[in-house]
Amino acid sequence: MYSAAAATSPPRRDFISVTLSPEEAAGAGGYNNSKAWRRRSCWRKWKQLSRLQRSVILCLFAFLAICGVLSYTSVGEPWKSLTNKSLDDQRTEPAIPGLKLANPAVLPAPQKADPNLGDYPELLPQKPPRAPHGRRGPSNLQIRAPWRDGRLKPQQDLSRVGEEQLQADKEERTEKSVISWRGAVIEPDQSTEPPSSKIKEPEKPSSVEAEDQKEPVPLSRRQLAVLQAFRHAWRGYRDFAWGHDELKPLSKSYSEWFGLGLTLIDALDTMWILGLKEEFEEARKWVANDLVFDKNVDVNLFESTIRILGGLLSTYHLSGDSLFLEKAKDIGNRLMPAFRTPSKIPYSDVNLGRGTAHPPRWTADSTVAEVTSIQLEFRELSRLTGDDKFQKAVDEVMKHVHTLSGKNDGLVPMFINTNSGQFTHLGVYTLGARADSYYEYLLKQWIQGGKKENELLEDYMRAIEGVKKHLLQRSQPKKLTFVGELAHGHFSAKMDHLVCFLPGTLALGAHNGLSADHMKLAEALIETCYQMYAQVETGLSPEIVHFNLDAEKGHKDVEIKPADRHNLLRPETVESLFYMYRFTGDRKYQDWGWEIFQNFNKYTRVPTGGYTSINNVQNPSNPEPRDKMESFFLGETLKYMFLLFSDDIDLINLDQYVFNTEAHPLPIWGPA
Ligand code: DMJ
Repeated sequence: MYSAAAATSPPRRDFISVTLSPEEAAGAGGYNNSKAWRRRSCWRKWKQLSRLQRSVILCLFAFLAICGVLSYTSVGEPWKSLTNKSLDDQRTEPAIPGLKLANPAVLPAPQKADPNLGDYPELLPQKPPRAPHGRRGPSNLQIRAPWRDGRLKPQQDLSRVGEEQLQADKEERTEKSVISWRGAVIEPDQSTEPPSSKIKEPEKPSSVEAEDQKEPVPLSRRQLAVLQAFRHAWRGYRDFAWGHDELKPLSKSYSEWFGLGLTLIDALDTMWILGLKEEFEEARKWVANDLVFDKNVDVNLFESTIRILGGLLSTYHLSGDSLFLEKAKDIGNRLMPAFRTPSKIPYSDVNLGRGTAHPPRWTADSTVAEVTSIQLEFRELSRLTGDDKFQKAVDEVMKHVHTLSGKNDGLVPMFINTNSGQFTHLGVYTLGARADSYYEYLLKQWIQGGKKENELLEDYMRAIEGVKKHLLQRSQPKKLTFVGELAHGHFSAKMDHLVCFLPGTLALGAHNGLSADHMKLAEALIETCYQMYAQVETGLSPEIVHFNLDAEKGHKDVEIKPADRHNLLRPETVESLFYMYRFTGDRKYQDWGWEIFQNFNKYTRVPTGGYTSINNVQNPSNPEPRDKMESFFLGETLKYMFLLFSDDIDLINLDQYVFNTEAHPLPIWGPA
């Protein structure tokens, strides 16, 4: 208690008497701050204290020291995370000055590539934002990637929580009906309504809903080599073909197809994924200032949809930059006249500026693959804009094709008439050119829409059975399983390189709960696709091979006709290798991809910049460069290479994104 007496009496003080030596007395008059003097004077003062005083001071120091240790341990952690957070904040600065990222807190800007790639600096790839719908994966997986401990990342521990939730969801759903299709048991969604009817509000890009962002995973040496290849290809395009459709790397010029900067647009999301910030920024400026669709130019509906519309949509999702959505809307609207046909099966060509559409000059037919492989993009455009006209147009095509006669156990002919809406040139079945991506988009639309559209799944499952029944054979001597063609009942052992999309698609289906047989078939087919490279002199596949069916006839399974021995830098085999590695974790797929990559570097790299298609994969001393770099080399081939060499399943997570047929990732839709 504070008493009045205490308040008035002077405070008690301890006095220390100090006797100064003559030198010290002298020093007191002037300023002596030498270390020796200070040390001596402190020690003397300490000695002059009473034992009690010294004990009190020592206790005080001991107490302060203990407090210090305790407070460090409790304050240290938050401090550490605070420090990390500020580093993260720096990393999430918008890639483009003035560009507003939808969610800068979770969306890292592209990494700046080190100009000195020969040193293999530690670069970090771009991570796309988290699941657009907040899920980590589908609930009905039968085949999961057997990731080893070392490959699991800390964040994946959280998936246990998710697994429990998924298990609970699964149990709840077993009450509901189950679709079974010849051995495949697929859990349908609660709703059988097609997603089109749910379009009301425009959707935000997936990045807007992104939440947590994992620590970036350092690039592997192989990824760095791909990065270097991309930059080399880009340098050629930038120097000699900037803003044009395709680079002609030998003549250091360009070719024009649509006059819309095809390579630049096709490569945008690859640059984002590879973390090439400067290149991305420069390309973005071109899109902002120079990309104009209001032009009197005829474009192919399919090609411009998968490359331009698909490229713009995926770049919008990855970057969150609304510029890309605006451009996507513009071209989407300009492509719509293609659907004004008597049958609603779209024409092959559209004039973007005039708003007119027409079939090729020589026929009223469209290609089946073309009219059935624009759906992922148009459906996504509807979801993003809230305008269902895009989705309605393409859904109508799928519904119509679903009902058509002329199929052979789910296999479709290659042409469809835009007047009658009927298949034409009946009796010829292939999984190569003109039909290939029909099969791919059946599965991928089903996945995109949340696995609710049963007709798509039925058509896909039936078609794969058709492939097994009519098109599968084994070659000699290696007994490679391949997909041939059927023409009016005659089997041909011909297989396009394009067919090599199939192992990847089959694996994707198996990953999404379809029959485990599909995975077996995928494994057999990817081996064949690899052999289409390995058995050739340059280690690069030709455009088309014929398989040897005769045990007596030679030692090679793969035969190549003179007209088919070109290589256009196509992606299908590396695309499938990527899926196979993602879903199995078997490193042989990476090794095969690495061999192929090295052969591209050996035979198609043009020293002054860019890569070129070649005419002769059988002549290593002169592969006959064609002087053309296709846009899909940057849009697809190098992107899939980069992803194949990554151990990070969240670098375009396949439970969150579905790739269009030009390798542009689009989000898998979540519940409405
Ligand atoms: C690309 O444009 C697409 O992958 C398409 O589906 C097939 N052709 C090329 C690549 O080979």
